[in-house]
Amino acid sequence: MKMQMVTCVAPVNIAVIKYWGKRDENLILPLNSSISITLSPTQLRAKTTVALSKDFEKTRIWLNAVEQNPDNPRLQNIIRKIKHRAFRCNGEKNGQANKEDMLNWHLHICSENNFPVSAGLASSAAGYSCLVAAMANLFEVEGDLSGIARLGSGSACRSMYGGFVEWDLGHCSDGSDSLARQIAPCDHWPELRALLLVVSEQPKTVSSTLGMQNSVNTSELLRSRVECIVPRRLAELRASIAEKDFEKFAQICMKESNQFHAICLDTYPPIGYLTEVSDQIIALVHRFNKLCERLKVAYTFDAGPNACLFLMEEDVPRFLSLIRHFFRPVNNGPENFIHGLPVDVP
Ligand code: 2P0
Repeated sequence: MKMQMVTCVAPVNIAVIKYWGKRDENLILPLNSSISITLSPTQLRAKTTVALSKDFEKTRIWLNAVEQNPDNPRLQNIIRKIKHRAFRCNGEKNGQANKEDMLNWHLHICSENNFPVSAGLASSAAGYSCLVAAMANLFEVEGDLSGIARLGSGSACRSMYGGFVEWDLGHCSDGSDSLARQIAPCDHWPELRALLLVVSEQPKTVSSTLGMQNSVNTSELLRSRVECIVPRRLAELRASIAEKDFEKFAQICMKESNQFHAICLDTYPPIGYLTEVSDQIIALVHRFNKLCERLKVAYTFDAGPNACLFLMEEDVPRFLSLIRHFFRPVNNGPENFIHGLPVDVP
């Protein structure tokens, strides 16, 4: 069987200014812009292989070895968009098959994560960005791909770039300007470290997609956040990154996380993503910062109980020893935390 095949790896990204709420569910257009940090793909990553053959009878997809329904509209949107872009730059491929023929062939997609899915660790961001990168490679599509990754999962558009990334909400109704861009490369702030504390590997009880729909429909706090708070915080966070001002960065980061979870509680019925252990981590960070008489560590929590801590490299050993003291790994298993250096996507 003749087959074209591409494998790609993509990293997760951790939002500092959170995306929570859409103005368009189909095009996945957010209510506010967001800023994230892309982590190293050597640690948490999705790996996707896409194969194309005229002998495949239908399109099939496997996620962590379990076959999924290929009729998922988000997946179909991505396939359609990539093929559309490929068609626009139509040409000969490998001197054999015409690209136009290839566009009618079926795909086999195989994706795996090396970390728990649906546990608030940005698995869909890594998964969809990886799929888009692999498909673009296969069909020789070039240029910005964040708008296509966004159609898989909003946060996926930010994983298309390394370092510090902003997803602009955009203003066009067709979503053409709702794209991600790098605002600083990872080597801009090489001392910055991310420490992930895995509190639970259980899938979340309320998906992000459903949770944010409910927040948009019921939370009054969300409206004032989007209109009054996020624009100011975006500007402040950009400045803190440009100046490498960790204390400023840390304060915005923690306040953002707290406000996001306040909105989840303001949603009706309320959504509680944090657990007692999450609260203990928050308390420990504040006590450590108070002891140091300055902000040395910042936490942020996404749609799950797992913590992402940001700190300077020089403070990692001291803070890790505190974590090891207060939070013992379950069942004497491997330590449930990983520290990573944000690096560029290769
Ligand atoms: C973020 N989260 O900015 C925020 C913070 C979770 C909390 O983006 O519906 O999986 O697929 O666009 O991208 C999670 O939302 O949701 C998310 P969809 P997505 O990272």
